Amino acid sequence: MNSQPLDLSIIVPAYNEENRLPKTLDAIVAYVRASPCGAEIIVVDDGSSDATAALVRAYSQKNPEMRLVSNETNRGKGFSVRHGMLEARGEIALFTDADLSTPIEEADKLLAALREKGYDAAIGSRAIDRTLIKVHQSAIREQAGILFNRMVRWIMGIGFSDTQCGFKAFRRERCRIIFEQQRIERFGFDPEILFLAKRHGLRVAEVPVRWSHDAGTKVNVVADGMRMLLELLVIRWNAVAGRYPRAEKS
Ligand SMILES: Nc1nc2c(ncn2[C@@H]2O[C@H](COP(=O)(O)OP(=O)(O)O)[C@@H](O)[C@H]2O)c(=O)[nH]1
Ligand SMILES: [Mg+2]
Repeated sequence: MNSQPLDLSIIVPAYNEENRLPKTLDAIVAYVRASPCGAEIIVVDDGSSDATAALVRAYSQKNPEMRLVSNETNRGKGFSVRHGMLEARGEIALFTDADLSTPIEEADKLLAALREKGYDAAIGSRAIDRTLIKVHQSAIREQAGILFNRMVRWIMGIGFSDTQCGFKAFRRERCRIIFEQQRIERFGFDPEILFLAKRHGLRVAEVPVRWSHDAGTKVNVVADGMRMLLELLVIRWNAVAGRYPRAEKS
């Protein structure tokens, strides 16, 4: 069947996204069709209780480059991204939030960092050039984000200006070990995958991207924020406990 090599996989984690997905999927399909490279679109339904799965099924019938991957139950964004990454066939795999807060055209910038500059991963950043933010989050959410970034630097020892932007691309084969070892299933997975990238000696570019806050956010600043802080400690503990073994050099 579909066994020819693919240049790009675009992964969209989706939890109860029936309202935000149609516009997003239209934009991604248009981007893929306009691009010279061969691409697939993987939507990961994270145990949604709304019509997300039916919607994606209907889209994939009309658009052969799209497919639906389903988690049995709600597992979290981290689990969903991991699931999509391990299903992907593209040479490069990029994940994006279902609201396309970063327009899909910005993928070109991440792809250039991977293809032209030789990076293994390229992550969107809202903090390098803040003039690219069209619609800001609430002041409290922005402050929480700044505080979280400090904690990531301090606890994880990784120096990115923004680990949480939902727009990241990877050279799939080189980065496979990251997703195989990833254990955090909810929103704290971004620091974990970046920690693992460093641990395995992979080169990560931080790329300024355009971004607009979407009022339909499903992140709760207090509950999710507390959990994410705890997850930083879990990652540290996992490292101490030997759960992220370095690949043997062949
Ligand atoms: N809240 C939430 N989002 C999930 C979950 N699983 C996958 N996602 C997806 O993760 C992304 C989170 O984006 P969003 O809610 O806009 O977060 P924000 O932009 O950081 O405020 C969306 O694509 C969601 O559909 C989950 O269990 N909970
Ligand atoms: Mg959002």
